[in-house]
Amino acid sequence: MICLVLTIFANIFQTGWTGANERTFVAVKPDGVQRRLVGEIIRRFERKGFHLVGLKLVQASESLLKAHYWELRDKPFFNGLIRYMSSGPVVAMVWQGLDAVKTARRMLGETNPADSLPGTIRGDYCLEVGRNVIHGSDSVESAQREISLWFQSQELTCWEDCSQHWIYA
Ligand code: RTP
Ligand code: MG
Repeated sequence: MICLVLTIFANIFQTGWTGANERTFVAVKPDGVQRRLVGEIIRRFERKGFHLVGLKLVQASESLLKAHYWELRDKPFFNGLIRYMSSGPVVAMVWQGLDAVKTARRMLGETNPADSLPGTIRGDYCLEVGRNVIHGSDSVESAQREISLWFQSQELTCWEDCSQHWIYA
């Protein structure tokens, strides 16, 4: 276990996924797609200043979803969560930027929309924890694990972002 944690940390520094290069995995869940929230959610990340590295519409397999939510496997809501996440396509994204993981989680709001402040995505667009429209990685290590679960490395695009000089001093 300690070895795994050390390897993940080593990878994060080796790949340079720190500082302005920090990456997070964000997914619009099936309810968000059905409710036509994809454009609004992408708009918020773009306007914040984050850099889009990967984007695709996916009907996730049960095995992918079980691996994604592996830490929650003993929770009573686990099977319902897998059914919810399999109920339609999700929009999987990788966003990059300074403090991407922490800032994305703040933009999402709390797990339970009832506890989420207005102005956050969950605070503005949903009511129940079982239909909370969006996922965001909860740590840099989770982000790296989730990005490699959902994306092949060739699906992540490096491109020159001409707005960067206006976003970073
Ligand atoms: P996520 O992983 O989807 O971004 O959500 P999160 O970190 O805010 O919350 P987490 O504890 O990882 O839970 C994952 C998802 O499981 C569903 N959930 N249902 N019925 C319940 O009490 C319950 N608790 C969690 C939610 O869809 C939550 O986002
Ligand atoms: Mg989570």
